Amino acid sequence: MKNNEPIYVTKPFLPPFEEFTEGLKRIWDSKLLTNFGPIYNELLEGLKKYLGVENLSLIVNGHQALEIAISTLQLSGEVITTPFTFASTTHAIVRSGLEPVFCDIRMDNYNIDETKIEDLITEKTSAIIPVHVYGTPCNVEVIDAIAKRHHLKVIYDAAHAFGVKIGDQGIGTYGDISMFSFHATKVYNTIEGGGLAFSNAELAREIYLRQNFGIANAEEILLPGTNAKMNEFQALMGLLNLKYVEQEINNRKKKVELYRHYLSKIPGIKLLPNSEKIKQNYAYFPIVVTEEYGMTRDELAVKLQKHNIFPRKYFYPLITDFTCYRGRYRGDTPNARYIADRVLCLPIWGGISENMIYEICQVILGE
Ligand code: T4K
Repeated sequence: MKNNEPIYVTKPFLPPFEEFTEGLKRIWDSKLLTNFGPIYNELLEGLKKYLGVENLSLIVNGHQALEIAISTLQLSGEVITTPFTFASTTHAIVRSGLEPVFCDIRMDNYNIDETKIEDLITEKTSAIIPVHVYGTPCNVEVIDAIAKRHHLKVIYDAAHAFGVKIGDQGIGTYGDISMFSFHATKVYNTIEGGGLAFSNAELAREIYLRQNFGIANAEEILLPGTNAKMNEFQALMGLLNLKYVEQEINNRKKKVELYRHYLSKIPGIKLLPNSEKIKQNYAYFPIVVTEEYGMTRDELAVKLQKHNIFPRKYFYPLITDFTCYRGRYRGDTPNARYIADRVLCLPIWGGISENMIYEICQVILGE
């Protein structure tokens, strides 16, 4: 059986077309297209509430947000991070003139292994940049305690973790700064976009300066900032999508439950564990294909492609195997290599049909 319509790893959520065109009238009327306009400010307040954070800045995309976070905290020397992530995390560190030091990951949730961080700290270490991979929270209590003990900063790459809560505490309240991505492929999007949530309210001005050329006022330029402002069109998309995000997450939850129903008992197909204490966002649906399955991850990916199904190997290749990074940085990460070689993210979005999930699982089940 082959689908007529290709099934990609995700589809962006879009609000009703008329709501967007109606919203555009606000921009035409105000003539404010960017530079912290009224829609930006409305979205900012809405997102603070939704994410359960006190301080938030909205940035043009998640990657720029990460670079701005690093610059704002004035990191130097070495930064301990994970190699099991999207290129952006390491690129932000390297592009800021810092040296990434790679810490291995946990085999149960693929996040940085907090028990291995302290061994990597040297006198040059200034920060830890963990990633809440696939939206699963890192062991934030332990990581924040390590940072405190060694006077290090913590920036969480929460690109995948929009709306995630531990108990009833927003994931963006941990560490010094958390970065959210609002890219089209995420649970919640502003087309492109990102956010920085932070604990110290005084950082708001520092972030603002860095995203707006360092301009304090018309006559005072304080630092060589970049241009990373979220514009009003992005903010409008964000404002409308915010109304639907809980619905999107609930729809994803149902689809993830269906995947689990079909796939939880297949030898050699490993799923992420569920946790009652976490409010999840169901951003990704990774499976890890081990030897017992009888086919490699790559063979399974090819088989799915033959059925017009296009899962993604997030995150392969491992960052330390990138052409630009191979052999350059410290860190022995066998667990990360094991998972990168075997992981496959299956298609997931709120509107994926139950039938599509059934077809995907049938291919995996070999039926
Ligand atoms: N840190 C982490 C841990 C991240 O994962 C990311 C981004 C960042 C930082 C940086 O945040 P941003 O600067 O991006 O805000 C995608 C996304 O572009 C990227 O945002 C994301 N992580 C990464 C994991 O995935 P690609 O190169 O895989 O995207 P692409 O274009 O192949 O899209 C995947 C599929 O989605 C397509 O096959 C079809 C569908 N799609 C995509 C787009 C863009 C659509 O249907 N419509 C669309 O508009 O990177």
